[in-house]
Amino acid sequence: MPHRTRLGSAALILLLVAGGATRAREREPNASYAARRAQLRAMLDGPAVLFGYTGREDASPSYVFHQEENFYYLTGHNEEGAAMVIVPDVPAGRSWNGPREILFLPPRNPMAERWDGPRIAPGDADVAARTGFGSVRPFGELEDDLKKLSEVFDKFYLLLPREGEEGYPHYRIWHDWFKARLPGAKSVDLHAMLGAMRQVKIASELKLLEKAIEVSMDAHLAAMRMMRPGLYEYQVAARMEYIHKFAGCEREGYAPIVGAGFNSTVLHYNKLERQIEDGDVVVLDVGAQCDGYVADITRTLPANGKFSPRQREIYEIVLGAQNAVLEALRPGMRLSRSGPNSLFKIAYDYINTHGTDREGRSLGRYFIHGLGHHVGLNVHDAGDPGRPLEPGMVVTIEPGIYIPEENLGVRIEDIVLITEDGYQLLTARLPRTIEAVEREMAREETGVASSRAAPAAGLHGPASIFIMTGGTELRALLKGKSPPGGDFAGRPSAKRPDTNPGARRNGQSDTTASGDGDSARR
Ligand SMILES: [Mn+2]
Repeated sequence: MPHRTRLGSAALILLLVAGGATRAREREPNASYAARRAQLRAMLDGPAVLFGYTGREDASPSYVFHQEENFYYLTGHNEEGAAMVIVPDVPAGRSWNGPREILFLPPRNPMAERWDGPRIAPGDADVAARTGFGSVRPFGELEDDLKKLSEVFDKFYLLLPREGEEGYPHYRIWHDWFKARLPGAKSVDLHAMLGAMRQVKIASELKLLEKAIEVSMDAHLAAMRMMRPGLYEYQVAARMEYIHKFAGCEREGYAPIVGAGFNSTVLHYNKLERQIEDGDVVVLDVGAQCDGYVADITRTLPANGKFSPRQREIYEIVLGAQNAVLEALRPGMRLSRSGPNSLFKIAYDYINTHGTDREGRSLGRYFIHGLGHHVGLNVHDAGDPGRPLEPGMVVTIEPGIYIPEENLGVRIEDIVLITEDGYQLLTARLPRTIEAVEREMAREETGVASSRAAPAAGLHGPASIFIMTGGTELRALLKGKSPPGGDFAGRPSAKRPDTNPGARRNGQSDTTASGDGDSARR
């Protein structure tokens, strides 16, 4: 194919990809947040008072403001220094003529905005349309309103500090603030109520959660294609984080875990300093936070593209445990370790009755964590983890076996949406079986796999940046624009045969995008 045509199609793809990008930091429609406030209000017999973060919770220069989750869940408001009051029905014989919900925001501060950019402020002409609150007042008026409310109501609902509150003591600070102003008022904890609400997702937040899941799966697919001995753990993580960021996701859902060899057995390994060796398994537990919502996905890969017999054996047991859980997964089942309808027990029993360690002991002892957890605005989302599953809940199913003395850890973590009669596997397009994982790993990496790889001739500059996204959307576009039998750069798309797995990809990576089948991922 002539050189000129090649450049032409590359330019076309650039335009298409740029046009297909979604806005960063989307939020649900105001109606979704308003419906949640109404749902909460119906459960209250006293005003709810919630405080957003101030932006001073973290002194690090790299800190980017991220709203307190419960406040965000009820408002979608992602700016500093806000508070909110929700006023329930008034007890008989008393009256409240004020608004039923009030958002309190810092007054406009032009000097601060020169540094930090415009903020939504009380008095803005469009403040109701932007926030969804009919009443938006300066934060300074909160104290007076609370005092008036205390003449009508006997108790207030706040997010109270919990024993052992970790990190910045937001709840304690604001509870102290409240007590100092209303020393006689009784305060009741909102955590359980809000946690229960947050466990059941509505369609508009599922859409955001699914974006986080889709982007995270793209990152895992790219990791599968780039994986090879010689890379450092941090390089694999960097590639995945790049894909998250390029898709408009604001940050990692949690510190990425890329653990090779012995590190595969360390549950929350996040140092990422080891060089990946031939014969290692690599646990990748990496997920993006997009629009506030977090994906949590784990795959375990053989560094060289082929599981060893022992790695296969352990992998198949973990997969078998996961499949046994999925078989039983439906409303009413529970993630709990014990008690009726325990999904954990299904996984544990499967693991404990298949395979042995070197001493011939059963493997249950190596499944040392819980089976799964809710995901949402937090990777370990709020609410009672033992509550029977209901339609609309989104949870991870993540059995694992970790045998330190064999440098062998395997975890497979998928995300499911509980439905009326079962579940939907939201991570279905990410290879899970040994065959599918090895097949995906045999694909060409479409990006600049490592800093040590020489870029392929004829594709430099912005084009290679776009190719690095490695996203499904891009791959689909590439597929659509490919000449028959070749990728967009006009090269034949035949797979490079994987004749020497141990030595694979030690040479240069290929920056072309293979346009061949997506069947393994759909
Ligand atoms: Mn998890």
